[in-house]
Amino acid sequence: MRVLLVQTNTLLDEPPIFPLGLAYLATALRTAGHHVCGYDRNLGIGDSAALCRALGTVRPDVVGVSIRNIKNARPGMHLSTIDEHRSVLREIRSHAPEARIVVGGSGFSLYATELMQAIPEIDLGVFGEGEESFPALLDALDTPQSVKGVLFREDGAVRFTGRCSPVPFGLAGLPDWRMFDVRAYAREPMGVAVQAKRGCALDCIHCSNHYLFQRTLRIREPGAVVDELEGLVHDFGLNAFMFADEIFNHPRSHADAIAEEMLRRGLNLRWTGWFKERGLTEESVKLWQRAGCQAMFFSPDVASNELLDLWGKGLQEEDLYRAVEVLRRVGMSGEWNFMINGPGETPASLAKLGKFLIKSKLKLGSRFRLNGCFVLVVRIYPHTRLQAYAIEHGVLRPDDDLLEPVYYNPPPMSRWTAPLLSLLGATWRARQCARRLKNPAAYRD
Ligand code: B12
Ligand code: SF4
Repeated sequence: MRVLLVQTNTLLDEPPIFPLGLAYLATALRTAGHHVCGYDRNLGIGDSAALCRALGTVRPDVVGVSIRNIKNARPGMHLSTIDEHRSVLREIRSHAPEARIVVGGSGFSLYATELMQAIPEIDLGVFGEGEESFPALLDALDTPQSVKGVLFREDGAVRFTGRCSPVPFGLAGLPDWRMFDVRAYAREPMGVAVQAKRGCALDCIHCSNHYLFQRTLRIREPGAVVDELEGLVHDFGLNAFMFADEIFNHPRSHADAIAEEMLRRGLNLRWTGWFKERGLTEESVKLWQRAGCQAMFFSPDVASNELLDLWGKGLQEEDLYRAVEVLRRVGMSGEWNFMINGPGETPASLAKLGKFLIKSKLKLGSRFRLNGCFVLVVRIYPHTRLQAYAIEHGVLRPDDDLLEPVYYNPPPMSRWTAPLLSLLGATWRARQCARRLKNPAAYRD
């Protein structure tokens, strides 16, 4: 079967990121005997003719469309990307009326039924990881009800065959890095990401990852991870990347083994990743630094014991402070994410956040960076514990499908967070306009 894999737009005003999910699927589909091509809409935004040409050249039986993001967080707001996805799907339908359109990706899976109801161009959907379901679906396009992990239409309704068990990681092969233009992404430090494991063992109140990818940790053999990195250096001259793991240092021994192997092979790569503060040791951070780690990203989200417990972060205040101290001793940079006025926030917990920010800044100076303005208040995602909590606390209507952003931002604190958000949003928009006027070519929409 001829399959065209299409990456829809991700962020319009930020460096794009390599379509890793589709690269994994390309290998799985080829192994199953299909003829696979790719079209990266993410690099060709605005160039509808190119998508049309790709459809004309490949004449696909199936177009597999990846919807990665459903929202983009910006200072003071979340922008919805649904209209863009809809217009890409309409373009595909109008230029390939005979092809079946199958959609997947984490943005899609979060709102799979709602998106299929809202976008009639989608014929079939795949929930979560696609390495097993997608090839199986291609063998059963007329009987999709027989394949696990699939959404299909029947009698005007959208039906789901139920989720698959977690895919044994690596069984369906490694990403086909030649599918898309790695070099175009490698110019940005986070443009290319490599997965060393799948899944996250935690279940933070606001996070949808356990719903999408389940809590089972599936860890790759460290040597295999470094083989993949070595291949990227050799084939594409990669010099910087990010680990796409939810938490790179969980378990720590795995992170250490990868770093040791990178050092043993003399890989001269700069890299970053998401880390957990608990159990961080000076020894490991030094090792990661020697292996090329440039900065560590943390997302404790809140900074008081009461909230860390309520949010299910698996952390205590002392873990946060100890991590800052370890970074100081090693001379490593860090970037932290926090959210305010989320579940359980009180003036006392805010004061603890303020104390943490001041103390950390004093300790780390320019090595302490904050990404907090980006998210600021918590968006409520479907299938999270926060959704139930918000309904229980009267912050969310039980019938809200959450396709449009809804925030957990209740009074009385919203009296000042709401104007602050508007101000941040307006400032961001003004800066974007100014940048765009100055350098229109740098923007992709
Ligand atoms: C690493 C990561 C990042 C890194 C990316 C680095 C890089 N170069 O890739 C950074 C930090 C830069 C990042 C940024 C953002 N991210 Co991010 N990120 C992740 C994370 C942890 C891993 C993504 C990943 O690579 N997974 C591995 C690949 C193999 O999986 P995959 O792409 O999902 O593909 C599989 C399936 O989805 C499916 N599939 C995918 N496409 C298709 C298509 C078809 C046809 C089929 C059948 C199946 C299918 O099969 C694939 C193989 O199993 C995920 C959470 C997660 N656990 O996935 C969040 C996640 C993808 N990010 C998310 C978001 C929101 C963002 C941002 C928009 C944040 C922001 N600014 O608001 C930006 C967007 C950046 C951009 N330019 O697009 C959300 C997206 C969903 C949503 N809420 O909209 C996620 C799911 C987190 C979450 N739980 O909310 N991110
Ligand atoms: S640690 Fe990160 S990925 Fe894991 S549940 Fe918490 S927020 Fe989600």
